[in-house]
Amino acid sequence: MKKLLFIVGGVLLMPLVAWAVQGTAIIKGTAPDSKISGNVTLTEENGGITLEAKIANVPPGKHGFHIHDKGSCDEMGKAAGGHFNPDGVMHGYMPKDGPMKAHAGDMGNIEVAADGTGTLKIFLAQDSLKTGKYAVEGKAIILHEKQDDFSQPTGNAGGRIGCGIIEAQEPQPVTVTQK
Ligand SMILES: [Cu+2]
Repeated sequence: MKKLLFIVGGVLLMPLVAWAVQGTAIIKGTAPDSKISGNVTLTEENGGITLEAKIANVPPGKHGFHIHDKGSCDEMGKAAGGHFNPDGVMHGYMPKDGPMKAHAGDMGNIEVAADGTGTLKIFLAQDSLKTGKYAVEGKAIILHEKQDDFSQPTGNAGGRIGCGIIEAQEPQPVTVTQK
Protein backbone atom coordinates (compact mmCIF):
# COMPACT_ATOMS: atom_id res chain seq x y z
CA MET A 1 0.00 0.00 0.00
CA LYS A 2 2.82 2.39 0.87
CA LYS A 3 4.54 1.56 -2.38
CA LEU A 4 1.35 2.31 -4.36
CA LEU A 5 0.95 5.71 -2.70
CA PHE A 6 4.56 6.50 -3.52
CA ILE A 7 4.03 5.68 -7.19
CA VAL A 8 0.86 7.77 -7.42
CA GLY A 9 2.66 10.70 -5.77
CA GLY A 10 5.50 10.41 -8.26
CA VAL A 11 3.13 10.52 -11.23
CA LEU A 12 1.41 13.65 -9.92
CA LEU A 13 4.69 15.52 -9.66
CA MET A 14 5.65 14.86 -13.27
CA PRO A 15 4.96 17.62 -15.78
CA LEU A 16 1.66 17.23 -17.62
CA VAL A 17 1.37 17.48 -21.35
CA ALA A 18 -1.64 19.34 -22.68
CA TRP A 19 -2.74 20.10 -26.22
CA ALA A 20 -2.86 23.79 -26.95
CA VAL A 21 -4.60 25.20 -29.98
CA GLN A 22 -3.43 28.55 -31.29
CA GLY A 23 -4.66 30.70 -34.10
CA THR A 24 -3.67 33.86 -35.86
CA ALA A 25 -5.19 36.47 -38.13
CA ILE A 26 -3.35 39.14 -40.10
CA ILE A 27 -5.41 42.31 -40.37
CA LYS A 28 -5.11 44.37 -43.54
CA GLY A 29 -6.92 47.47 -44.74
CA THR A 30 -9.83 46.74 -47.05
CA ALA A 31 -9.27 49.81 -49.25
CA PRO A 32 -6.56 49.39 -51.92
CA ASP A 33 -4.53 52.37 -50.62
CA SER A 34 -5.05 51.58 -46.91
CA LYS A 35 -1.99 51.30 -44.65
CA ILE A 36 -3.96 49.61 -41.86
CA SER A 37 -2.16 46.58 -40.47
CA GLY A 38 -2.59 44.30 -37.52
CA ASN A 39 -1.90 41.03 -35.86
CA VAL A 40 -4.28 38.88 -33.83
CA THR A 41 -3.39 35.82 -31.79
CA LEU A 42 -5.98 33.44 -30.40
CA THR A 43 -5.33 30.89 -27.67
CA GLU A 44 -7.84 28.26 -26.70
CA GLU A 45 -7.91 28.00 -22.89
CA ASN A 46 -10.24 27.77 -19.88
CA GLY A 47 -13.28 26.88 -21.98
CA GLY A 48 -12.95 29.78 -24.39
CA ILE A 49 -10.51 31.83 -26.41
CA THR A 50 -8.13 34.52 -25.24
CA LEU A 51 -7.72 36.92 -28.14
CA GLU A 52 -4.99 39.54 -28.34
CA ALA A 53 -4.97 42.13 -31.11
CA LYS A 54 -2.50 44.83 -32.13
CA ILE A 55 -3.37 47.23 -34.90
CA ALA A 56 -1.57 50.18 -36.51
CA ASN A 57 -2.18 53.02 -38.96
CA VAL A 58 -5.82 53.30 -37.90
CA PRO A 59 -7.68 56.63 -37.38
CA PRO A 60 -7.67 57.47 -33.62
CA GLY A 61 -10.79 56.70 -31.58
CA LYS A 62 -12.95 53.67 -30.91
CA HIS A 63 -13.63 51.14 -33.63
CA GLY A 64 -16.05 48.22 -33.53
CA PHE A 65 -14.22 44.90 -33.59
CA HIS A 66 -16.07 41.65 -34.27
CA ILE A 67 -15.77 38.13 -35.62
CA HIS A 68 -17.92 37.87 -38.74
CA ASP A 69 -19.48 34.77 -40.20
CA LYS A 70 -17.71 34.24 -43.53
CA GLY A 71 -14.04 33.79 -44.28
CA SER A 72 -13.64 36.43 -46.95
CA CYS A 73 -12.40 40.04 -46.90
CA ASP A 74 -13.52 40.83 -50.45
CA GLU A 75 -15.75 43.73 -51.47
CA MET A 76 -14.28 46.06 -48.81
CA GLY A 77 -15.03 43.46 -46.14
CA LYS A 78 -18.70 43.04 -47.05
CA ALA A 79 -18.06 39.45 -48.16
CA ALA A 80 -17.41 38.58 -44.49
CA GLY A 81 -21.19 38.62 -43.99
CA GLY A 82 -22.93 39.36 -40.70
CA HIS A 83 -21.67 38.73 -37.19
CA PHE A 84 -20.69 35.19 -36.23
CA ASN A 85 -23.84 34.34 -34.27
CA PRO A 86 -24.42 30.57 -34.11
CA ASP A 87 -27.21 30.87 -31.52
CA GLY A 88 -29.17 33.67 -33.23
CA VAL A 89 -29.02 35.86 -30.10
CA MET A 90 -28.94 39.67 -29.63
CA HIS A 91 -25.92 41.87 -30.24
CA GLY A 92 -23.94 42.77 -27.11
CA TYR A 93 -20.52 42.70 -25.52
CA MET A 94 -19.41 39.16 -24.76
CA PRO A 95 -17.37 39.75 -21.55
CA LYS A 96 -20.23 41.72 -19.96
CA ASP A 97 -23.38 40.23 -21.46
CA GLY A 98 -22.33 36.59 -21.83
CA PRO A 99 -23.16 34.02 -24.50
CA MET A 100 -26.96 34.33 -24.19
CA LYS A 101 -27.02 38.10 -24.79
CA ALA A 102 -24.09 38.62 -27.14
CA HIS A 103 -22.87 37.17 -30.42
CA ALA A 104 -20.01 34.68 -30.17
CA GLY A 105 -17.71 37.27 -31.78
CA ASP A 106 -18.90 40.45 -30.08
CA MET A 107 -15.63 41.99 -28.92
CA GLY A 108 -16.94 45.54 -28.53
CA ASN A 109 -14.44 48.24 -29.49
CA ILE A 110 -10.72 48.58 -29.91
CA GLU A 111 -9.42 51.98 -28.85
CA VAL A 112 -6.85 53.58 -31.13
CA ALA A 113 -4.45 56.20 -29.75
CA ALA A 114 -3.29 59.41 -31.44
CA ASP A 115 -0.35 57.53 -32.98
CA GLY A 116 -2.73 55.20 -34.83
CA THR A 117 -2.03 52.11 -32.75
CA GLY A 118 -4.40 50.11 -30.59
CA THR A 119 -4.39 46.90 -28.59
CA LEU A 120 -7.10 44.68 -27.20
CA LYS A 121 -7.02 41.61 -24.99
CA ILE A 122 -10.32 39.85 -24.49
CA PHE A 123 -11.67 36.49 -23.35
CA LEU A 124 -14.45 35.00 -25.46
CA ALA A 125 -16.32 32.47 -23.31
CA GLN A 126 -17.29 29.20 -25.01
CA ASP A 127 -15.60 29.94 -28.36
CA SER A 128 -13.13 27.39 -29.70
CA LEU A 129 -10.73 27.38 -32.62
CA LYS A 130 -11.26 24.16 -34.52
CA THR A 131 -14.09 22.08 -33.17
CA GLY A 132 -17.76 22.50 -32.31
CA LYS A 133 -20.51 24.97 -32.99
CA TYR A 134 -18.50 27.95 -31.74
CA ALA A 135 -15.32 27.27 -33.73
CA VAL A 136 -13.93 30.46 -35.25
CA GLU A 137 -11.36 28.97 -37.64
CA GLY A 138 -11.92 30.37 -41.13
CA LYS A 139 -14.07 33.27 -39.92
CA ALA A 140 -13.16 36.92 -40.52
CA ILE A 141 -12.16 39.51 -37.92
CA ILE A 142 -13.53 42.90 -38.94
CA LEU A 143 -12.28 46.31 -37.82
CA HIS A 144 -15.04 48.88 -38.32
CA GLU A 145 -14.95 52.50 -39.36
CA LYS A 146 -16.97 53.69 -36.34
CA GLN A 147 -17.54 52.63 -32.77
CA ASP A 148 -19.87 49.84 -31.76
CA ASP A 149 -22.61 51.60 -29.76
CA PHE A 150 -24.17 48.23 -28.83
CA SER A 151 -27.48 49.08 -30.48
CA GLN A 152 -29.37 46.29 -32.26
CA PRO A 153 -28.82 44.44 -34.46
CA THR A 154 -25.07 44.93 -34.99
CA GLY A 155 -23.89 48.05 -33.12
CA ASN A 156 -24.09 50.60 -35.96
CA ALA A 157 -20.32 50.57 -36.48
CA GLY A 158 -20.37 51.54 -40.15
CA GLY A 159 -17.99 50.41 -42.88
CA ARG A 160 -15.32 47.74 -42.65
CA ILE A 161 -11.85 49.29 -42.80
CA GLY A 162 -9.77 46.28 -41.73
CA CYS A 163 -10.16 42.55 -42.13
CA GLY A 164 -8.29 39.29 -41.53
CA ILE A 165 -9.13 35.58 -41.67
CA ILE A 166 -8.59 33.38 -38.61
CA GLU A 167 -6.22 30.49 -39.24
CA ALA A 168 -5.81 27.75 -36.66
CA GLN A 169 -2.69 25.68 -36.27
CA GLU A 170 -2.70 21.97 -35.55
CA PRO A 171 -2.73 21.31 -31.78
CA GLN A 172 0.75 21.53 -30.26
CA PRO A 173 1.84 19.64 -27.15
CA VAL A 174 2.79 21.98 -24.33
CA THR A 175 4.19 21.11 -20.95
CA VAL A 176 2.11 22.34 -18.06
CA THR A 177 4.12 22.85 -14.90
CA GLN A 178 2.12 22.10 -11.79
CA LYS A 179 1.96 24.71 -9.07
CU1 LIG B 1 -18.74 43.86 -37.19
